[in-house]
Amino acid sequence: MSVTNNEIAERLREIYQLMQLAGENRFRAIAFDRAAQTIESLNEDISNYIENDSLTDIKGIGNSIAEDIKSYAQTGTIEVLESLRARIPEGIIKWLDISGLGPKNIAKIHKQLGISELNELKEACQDGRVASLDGLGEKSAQKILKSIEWMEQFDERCRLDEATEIAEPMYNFLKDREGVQAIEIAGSLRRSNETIGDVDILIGADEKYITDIFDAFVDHKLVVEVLGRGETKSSIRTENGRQVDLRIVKPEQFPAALMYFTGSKEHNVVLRQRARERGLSLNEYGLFQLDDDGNTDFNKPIDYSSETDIYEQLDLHFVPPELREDHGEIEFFESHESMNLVTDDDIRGVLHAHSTYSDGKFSIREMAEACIKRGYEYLGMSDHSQTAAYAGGLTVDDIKQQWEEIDQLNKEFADNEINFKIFKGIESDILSDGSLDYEDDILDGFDFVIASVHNGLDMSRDKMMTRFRNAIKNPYTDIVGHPTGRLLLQRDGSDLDMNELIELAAKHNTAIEINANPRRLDLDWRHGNKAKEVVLMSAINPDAHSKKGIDDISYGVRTARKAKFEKHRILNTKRADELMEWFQSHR
Ligand code: DGT
Ligand code: CA
Ligand code: CA
Ligand code: ZN
Repeated sequence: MSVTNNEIAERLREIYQLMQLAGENRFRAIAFDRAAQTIESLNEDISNYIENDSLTDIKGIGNSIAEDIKSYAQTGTIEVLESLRARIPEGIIKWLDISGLGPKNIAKIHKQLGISELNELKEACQDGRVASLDGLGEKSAQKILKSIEWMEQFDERCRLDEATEIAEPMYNFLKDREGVQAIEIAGSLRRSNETIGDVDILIGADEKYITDIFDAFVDHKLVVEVLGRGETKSSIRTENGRQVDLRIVKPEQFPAALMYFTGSKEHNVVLRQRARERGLSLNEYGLFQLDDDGNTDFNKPIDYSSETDIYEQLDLHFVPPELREDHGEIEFFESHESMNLVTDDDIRGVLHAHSTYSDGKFSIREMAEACIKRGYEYLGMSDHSQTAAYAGGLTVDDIKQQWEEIDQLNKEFADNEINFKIFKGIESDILSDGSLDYEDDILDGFDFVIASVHNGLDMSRDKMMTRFRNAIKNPYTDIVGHPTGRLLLQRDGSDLDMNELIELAAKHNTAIEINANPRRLDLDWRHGNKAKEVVLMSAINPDAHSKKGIDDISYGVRTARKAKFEKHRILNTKRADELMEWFQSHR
């Protein structure tokens, strides 16, 4: 039986969760979570380790967990998992996702109230039963209730990375089916939205192939349920609960259908209106003349062979899918051929990365080598600062040691004629009054400073704005990190007037990052118009805590494009020497 890294990680994480709920030894439980994390960020296939019997070579995997993994690969089950599953009702695992509700209180509520479903918990919070329990109270009950409402609201969507991980294998599988002449991912995923409702795939194929393509689709190994099957559309649900819609149209309809199913609905509405104003009718089947009564004349199709052709008929240049939100793109592409949006190939280096000095998984050398392997020219290290003790923030002594290590590595690269540079940086906490986390003489020693808020995210808007204003004005701040602190589908960001902060940052020549971690994607693309207007600089930052984390840059590029960032407004498209100059220029 072949197993994937993610599959193993999921099982180990389930053991961790169930152990917490069973009140088992905390350290034993955490070992499973650590192992899960390690395996998720492993660069090699876990099955290689299983075959070579070398699982214990992986850091953090001892004999006992190695046995569990082997057992899973051989039998599809793990004994400790099965026994935990038998003891703990499945329903309360979901309760672990409720922020502010720990395993001890979950066990207490479950035992004393005899409930195990989410909706039962909700009721018990509303009718005072939770509040009456020892150590909980009305305030906790309200907090739990609010978190549940959040969870319910978000369950229907998933993150961009999660949708991509479903869509890509599906796409690759379908594109090789017989008769597939054209295929694209459409919908919000093609538009690179930060969260995705369902995945939409569109195929252009002759009618005689449709049955076979749909057969293959609903039989795909990711499919657990067929939600619907028709003449031109089938929908399925994948094992992780996501819906995928596949539509098949005639090859000549493909460009118009692609345009329609890419959306957004708002963008489509404007296009249809523009068509009418030109005596035309645009729909998912194509572009047609309007007859004298203003109805679509299906006997008079307008010729086109691409989306570009259709836009041209509407007196527009091609609009990149990311921008199709009716956020000013129509006006822009009436008169411009291109926005010169940043691309993956423009990115020359990596800013915002953590090492084992704070909460990263790899050494500075390992992170640097991972960057070199990916063709980047520099790495801006930015471990956490001293106040972030929970994340192993750096003391002044740590910093001096790190600087020495970076100097040595840079010398080594130079001596070996490797064109690579490590910048000395820090992700400094923005303290509650807006000051940075070290004295100026230390801040002065860094090549660059990222300033981020990590605590007190729910301060009042007024206080938070003062905090950010001070941080942005501080001459040592080069880049503001993940400005709102949101965690997509989990936690709302801080209450901020982003327009004001963007203006202020542009004025002080401080950049605001686009945090590329798909859980964040913060700065939000909706602030792109303001950022463009005031010529805000940004950096596409992976906030990498592991080598794999570096690859999140691609999600950041997609978000930056959606936020209308051109290459010249992205710091990490600069050469190392240009970037150093930029950092120095605005101190
Ligand atoms: P999602 O799935 O919620 O993340 O967002 P979308 O944009 O992928 O929405 P979805 O899957 O409902 O539909 C895909 C595209 O199909 C949508 O972006 C535009 C087009 N579309 C669907 N229904 C309508 C409609 O009623 N009117 C118009 N104009 N377009 C529609
Ligand atoms: Ca969709
Ligand atoms: Ca859909
Ligand atoms: Zn951070």
